[in-house]
Amino acid sequence: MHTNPLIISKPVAGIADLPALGMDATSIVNDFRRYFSHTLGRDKMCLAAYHVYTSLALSLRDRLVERWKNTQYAYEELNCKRTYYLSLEFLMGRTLGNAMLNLDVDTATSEALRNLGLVLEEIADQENDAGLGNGGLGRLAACFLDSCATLQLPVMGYGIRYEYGMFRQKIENCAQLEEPDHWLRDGNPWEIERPEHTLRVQFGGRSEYFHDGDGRLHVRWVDSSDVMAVPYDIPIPGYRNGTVNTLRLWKAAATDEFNLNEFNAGSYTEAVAAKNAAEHITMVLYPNDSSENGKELRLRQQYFLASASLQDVLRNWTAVHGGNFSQFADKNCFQLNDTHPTCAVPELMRLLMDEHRLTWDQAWNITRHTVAYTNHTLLPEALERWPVRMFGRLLPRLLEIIREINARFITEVALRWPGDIDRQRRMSIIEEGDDPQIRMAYLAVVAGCSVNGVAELHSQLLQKHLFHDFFELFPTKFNNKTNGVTPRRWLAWSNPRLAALITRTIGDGWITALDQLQRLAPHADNPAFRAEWHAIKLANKEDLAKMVERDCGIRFASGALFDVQVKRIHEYKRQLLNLLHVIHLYDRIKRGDTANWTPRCVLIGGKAAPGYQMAKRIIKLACSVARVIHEDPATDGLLKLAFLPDYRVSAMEVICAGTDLSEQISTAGKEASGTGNMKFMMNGALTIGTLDGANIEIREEAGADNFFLFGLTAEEVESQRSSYDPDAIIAADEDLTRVLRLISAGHFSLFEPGIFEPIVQAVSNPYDPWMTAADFRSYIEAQQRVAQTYRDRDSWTRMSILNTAASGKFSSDRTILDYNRDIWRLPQVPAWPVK
Ligand code: 26W
Repeated sequence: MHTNPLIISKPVAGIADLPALGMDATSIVNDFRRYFSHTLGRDKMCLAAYHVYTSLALSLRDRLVERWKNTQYAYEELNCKRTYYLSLEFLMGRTLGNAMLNLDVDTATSEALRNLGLVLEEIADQENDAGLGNGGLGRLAACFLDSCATLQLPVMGYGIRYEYGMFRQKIENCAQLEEPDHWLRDGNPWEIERPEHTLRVQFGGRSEYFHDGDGRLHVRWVDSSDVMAVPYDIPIPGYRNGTVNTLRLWKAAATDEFNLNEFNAGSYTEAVAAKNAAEHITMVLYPNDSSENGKELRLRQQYFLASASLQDVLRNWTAVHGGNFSQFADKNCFQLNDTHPTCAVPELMRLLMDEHRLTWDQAWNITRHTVAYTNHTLLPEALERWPVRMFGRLLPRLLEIIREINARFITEVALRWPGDIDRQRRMSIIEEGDDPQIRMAYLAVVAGCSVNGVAELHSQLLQKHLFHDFFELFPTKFNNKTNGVTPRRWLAWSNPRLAALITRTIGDGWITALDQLQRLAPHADNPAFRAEWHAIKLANKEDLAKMVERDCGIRFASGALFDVQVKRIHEYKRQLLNLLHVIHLYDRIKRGDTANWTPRCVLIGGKAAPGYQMAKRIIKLACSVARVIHEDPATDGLLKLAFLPDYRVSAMEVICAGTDLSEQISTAGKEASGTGNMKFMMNGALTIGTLDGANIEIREEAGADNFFLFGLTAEEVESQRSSYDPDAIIAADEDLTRVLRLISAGHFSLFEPGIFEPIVQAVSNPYDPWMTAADFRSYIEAQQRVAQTYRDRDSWTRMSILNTAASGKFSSDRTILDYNRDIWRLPQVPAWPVK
């Protein structure tokens, strides 16, 4: 056993014994002053807002740390099973408000600060979003951590501490510009670096086979170039329950070896450059939410996360159990957030066999009982494959293990379906061909004890199509876990006005038992309650309008219908269909067809992957249409469109509270679940949507009368594809013809003629995968029903209340309880009390 020079071997009595910190506003603000004045060394003349924020964050972090330790002591004492959520993305957003809310110090602290002449909202605005994710998958991981802590489950997140998160989006001349997001520049008060727990991760090199004293054959990985993994821990507080769980993020650092080797060989600069290459691994988040195939650095990131996290878990295991792994599978579960961390499968095998001397069968038994896989997409371009050659160069030992897993698996397939060579080829983890590829999803399905989709429809489609062969072989592995979002951030924190009304009406139990919102339903028929509900929505819309005016220079009138679509820009999500509707409304205004008009303000926001040309063109169209409408006085008081730059978690906190209509209009069968749809519903927005992803379950819960449905079903999409004739649809639809003609004629691109032609072509292409023209008429009609309903304030408000009341299912607490019941089986563990 090595001794770690960074760790003092004996406990030092009393070194960390301190009296409990006060949770009253005075104690917190006193600490805040000490951090500001002494730790950060500022004074009353030197009031950089960021230091004010940092001081408050550090004061709150102290309170979190007390509870953090007591949570970990409780877990250690019980020695219970734990789950590790492995994810390349954790889209945490801001932490300050969430910490105050969950510690129950928000109101008091806000007041005490005001007495100092400081405004909490302004301080909170200093915090950079932790944008360590692309979209739904990363934000889901963040909501799950909140729910696990709130439910007091021993779950830890493992991820990467990217130096640069999701790029910042600027709009210039109607086009997206990407700027680096150096979110750590001014420091991150929420993280604690733990260099004493640094681990080594190997790359390259080769396998060496040797026999031990007993004649047993073993493998070691030699001649590798290594990188150090340094952990940074972030506290994850539960809601007012004393529990604080951990998110551990790894940063890559160079080994010390370069000092000895290259430096002594005289190539000092090359040595320092090599140090740089090591640190590049965690430099930047890949900003692509669908395809990132073949990028070696991305594979390095994935293996780096998997290896560091598993070594960390195994180190803690052997510290308690030594080399005895008989209980390991009963005490540990690794949940893979999509295939991105699937290197964990062969890496766990390698560590158990090569480092801990287990046999293949012992290691395989542990692996297939501890790994579980969640799929988040059906889009073929998003399914990860790695070229065997690259994989073998970078991770030679892992490739050997994957080949062995595959050989044994194909034998199993052959036994089940004798002679069915085509099936063996179809199901092989390694896709043969000129350039053989590893199919990471198949590896995850073969090794995993559970495979789940993220909404009922999505899970069904996985069994029917993508994993059909595997479903026949392993029917019991497959299950559904419909997504959810945390009601702490997405209602209690982001919509304090509505939260207060709800609590006045039904008590505050809903915050941790969201089904209780159902008790609001009877109040939907109470005119006084409706009036309050409406007034709150109006105030939230004013807040949103302020943000839109600040960031887009466009004034939204709060009496209009606020119609919002915010999410990544992708063809399948059909922001284009939304724009076709907006242009249709504009066309009606220009024709004078404005009788019984419902004023409408449309907001679109989202980032396009930097290399996704069509998505960028859609942004350009959105901004161009917005400008034409803005500059045309004929639209005054009737129609506005704004494209909000840099859509991110903290923007959604304002947006979801102030939205009337939530656009969930993907081509049926393409959106795995959606989670923005749930945030909007909780905040009383009505949904216009297709029968896709979780929309189906949202409509089931809200009732068909309280949902604006349109479009083909997933089945219809597939059955109509072969005979799809968009030109015939366009010719038969005068409105659609006019809309496309306006675009083609250059009405929105006077100075860049022809730039939107590819968009028009895409709509009239018979192979358009998203079948936009097919759903146009049905969408326009649904929008007319929306407009008409909105004109009747009472019935709109009633539907709004009923939507919030029916949103209980979409709490991530429910989702996590489902994961725990069916997959993890963890006990609830109360934290030790802070004395
Ligand atoms: C290869 C890189 C990569 C990165 C991200 C491939 C695929 C992805 C995912 C498709 C990203 C994602 O965010 N998926 C979304 O996951 C959400 C949470 O389950 C769902 O609600 C969304 O429907 C799904 O698109």
